[in-house]
Amino acid sequence: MNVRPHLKRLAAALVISAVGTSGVVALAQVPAAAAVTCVNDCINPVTITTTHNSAKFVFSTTVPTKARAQIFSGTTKITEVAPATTFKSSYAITTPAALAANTSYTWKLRVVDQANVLRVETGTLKTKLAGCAVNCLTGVSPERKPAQVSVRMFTSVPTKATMTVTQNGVFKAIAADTVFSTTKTLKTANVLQPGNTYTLTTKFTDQNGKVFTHTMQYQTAVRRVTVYLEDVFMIDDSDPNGSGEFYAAARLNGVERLLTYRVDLASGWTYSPKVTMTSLNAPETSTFQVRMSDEDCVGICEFGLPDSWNSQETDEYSWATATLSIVDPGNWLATGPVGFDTDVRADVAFSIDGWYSIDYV
Ligand SMILES: [Ca+2]
Ligand SMILES: [Ca+2]
Ligand SMILES: [Ca+2]
Repeated sequence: MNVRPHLKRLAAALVISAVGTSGVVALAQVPAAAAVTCVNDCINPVTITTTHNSAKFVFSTTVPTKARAQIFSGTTKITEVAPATTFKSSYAITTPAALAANTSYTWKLRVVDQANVLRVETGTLKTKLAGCAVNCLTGVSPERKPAQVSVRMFTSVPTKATMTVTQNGVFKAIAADTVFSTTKTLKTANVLQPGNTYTLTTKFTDQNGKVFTHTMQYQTAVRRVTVYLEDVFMIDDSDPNGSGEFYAAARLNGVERLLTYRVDLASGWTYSPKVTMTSLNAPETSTFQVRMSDEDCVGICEFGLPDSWNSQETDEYSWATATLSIVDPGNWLATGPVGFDTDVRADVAFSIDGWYSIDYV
């Protein structure tokens, strides 16, 4: 038989009363059984778990109650949940996804029992950082490089990251950061080609094992060669009597530029074009040329300018071409400016000087 302690005590009192006095049982002396209510501590310890935007309260009450959970930021109520329409004594209350990530709040639980006795409990909680299951990547800062991928990335929570580089679906390179951190610079080795477009697929893994995948396009930088032609020094103008009459042109990696249709130059004179030519997406070895053509036509002339980039004589022209090879040292770094002075010696003879540089843009 399940006899509650106070009933046992009552029974003992009745026995003592019956034996020790007149035998009349004085029922009026018997204390009434106290109703079990929320008057005393009613809410058993509360277990709170949070996500990045919600909180969950798990608790029980010593008697059946109705409960209400509230979340406050300062004095502002953010959200509120009142899950039970009937009295019960076990709760798992989850708030709406209304909270900010990584933020502290105060909470309040209010329970009321069937005798309308109210108990209140309060405390604080903090939401978690938003993990990689939600919004892991907060920033991308690519750096243009000629032969490698170099991208700085920022995440909302500490992550590890592995970046796979492909081109038209073909694997090209990989870069990894195996330390949990929110800032990472992912770089491949110098195994890519300048002026190409690649696809970067980066997998971030947070400390909870959640994975976030991000895909972007990346274009490698192109090689740029710049040549500055300061002047042309005429060594031999090819005309025995007086100065030569020169047509001057230059070309860089096949792209021609007219310098002048006519400049009179005698041996020992200088012509100063002071021009800059640029070649984008230049090959590893660039070719810069300057051609000086002296007109020697006498009598009936056809008047056609030479179109060969060599050194030659005809009835109407005598020309020479100075050639400069510009070789990228292959370290994928900017080079120069490097001065040059090169000459050509044919019927026409001259030297050119200036500088060149190589960089990547
Ligand atoms: Ca001549
Ligand atoms: Ca001469
Ligand atoms: Ca001439």
